[in-house]
Amino acid sequence: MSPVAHKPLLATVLGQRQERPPVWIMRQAGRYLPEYRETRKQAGNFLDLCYTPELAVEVTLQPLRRFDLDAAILFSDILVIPDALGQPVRFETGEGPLLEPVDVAGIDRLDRARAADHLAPVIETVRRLRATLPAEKTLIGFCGAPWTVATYMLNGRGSPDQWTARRFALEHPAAFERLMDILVETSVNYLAAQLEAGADVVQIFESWALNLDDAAFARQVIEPNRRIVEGLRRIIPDAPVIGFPRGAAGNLARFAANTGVNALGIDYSTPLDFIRTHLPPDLPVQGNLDPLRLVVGGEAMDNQVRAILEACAGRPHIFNLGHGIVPDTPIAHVERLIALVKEG
Ligand code: 1CP
Repeated sequence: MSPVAHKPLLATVLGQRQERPPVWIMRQAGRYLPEYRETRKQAGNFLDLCYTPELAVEVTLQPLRRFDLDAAILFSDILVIPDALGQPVRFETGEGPLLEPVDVAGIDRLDRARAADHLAPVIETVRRLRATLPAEKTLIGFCGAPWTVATYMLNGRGSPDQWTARRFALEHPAAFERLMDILVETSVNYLAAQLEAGADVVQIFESWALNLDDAAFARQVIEPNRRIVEGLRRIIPDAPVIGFPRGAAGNLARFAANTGVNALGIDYSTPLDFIRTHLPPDLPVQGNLDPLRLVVGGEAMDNQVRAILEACAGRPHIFNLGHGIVPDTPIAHVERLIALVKEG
């Protein structure tokens, strides 16, 4: 058997439909697991957990010890990139990420030369994971897409409408393009290093692909994602990439057609019928259960899981949530979900 045949999830990203869809869970390591909360206490702050290979390997593997998942996803965060560029990121309990926002002058102070050294512990985590994981498990590396990362860099924290960054992109077009250039280049090098260290596939998280008009979507979402895929394939010609433009809605097909990603992550607000009618039948898709259905369980979950399986049955499909798992998810519901996907 070829190496691809050993890894159902990687094979699906590469376009080979499986009898039962492989499955992983977005943000599968994390606060809904008691063993994660335990390890997190040992680490001190959250980024120390990301930068300590021994602990990052441990939390990456925790969900695979409990559940029959087809992939491990590197434990890190999309905001290690600004941190690596010299814009320190901190996580206060219950607050999410906090950064000192960058302005035009701050963008010019970002230091791309220090990024690779700063991120070396994350690459070491990938190397150790590859050495530990069984051959049939796909190892997923990742980064945030430049626009999504920029929304945090420019606003200093998450925001429901990305107002600060959207306004900055319009008012300071040249500085905004410099920021995109820095993030594209740093992300290409970071993803290439992850693949070289043993990741099988990489996912680009574009969590804030919403609230953008036609021209802004082209400039802020499609173009930087396209440039990352292109840049990555200049280093690793067949690099397998999953794109995840959350909230892209009517722009989803355009994103798939113009960025060069192998597979498309679908958020839970995308109608199943849209997948059938608007996306090429051979395009691998990943998704798209509402994480809230996993919290509630029962029929609210089972019926929609079956509907998703049926809607995607004819194409390469990776089962996943349509956004990240939330902390109060019961573990028994995760077990049930995986049994349902694997056995019907
Ligand atoms: O308190 C804690 O323990 C920190 C919680 C936490 C965790 C477990 C954060 C803070 N990040 C992570 C890990 C993480 N983040 C992973 C690897 C874990 C896994 O999947 O198993 C991944 C892939 C991410 C990706 C990530 N971070 C995204 C993209 C996916 C998405 O949810 O849209 C985003 C937007 C972030 C930023 C971030 N980091 C952490 C939080 C709470 C947030 C979201 C902030 C916001 O809502 O704006």
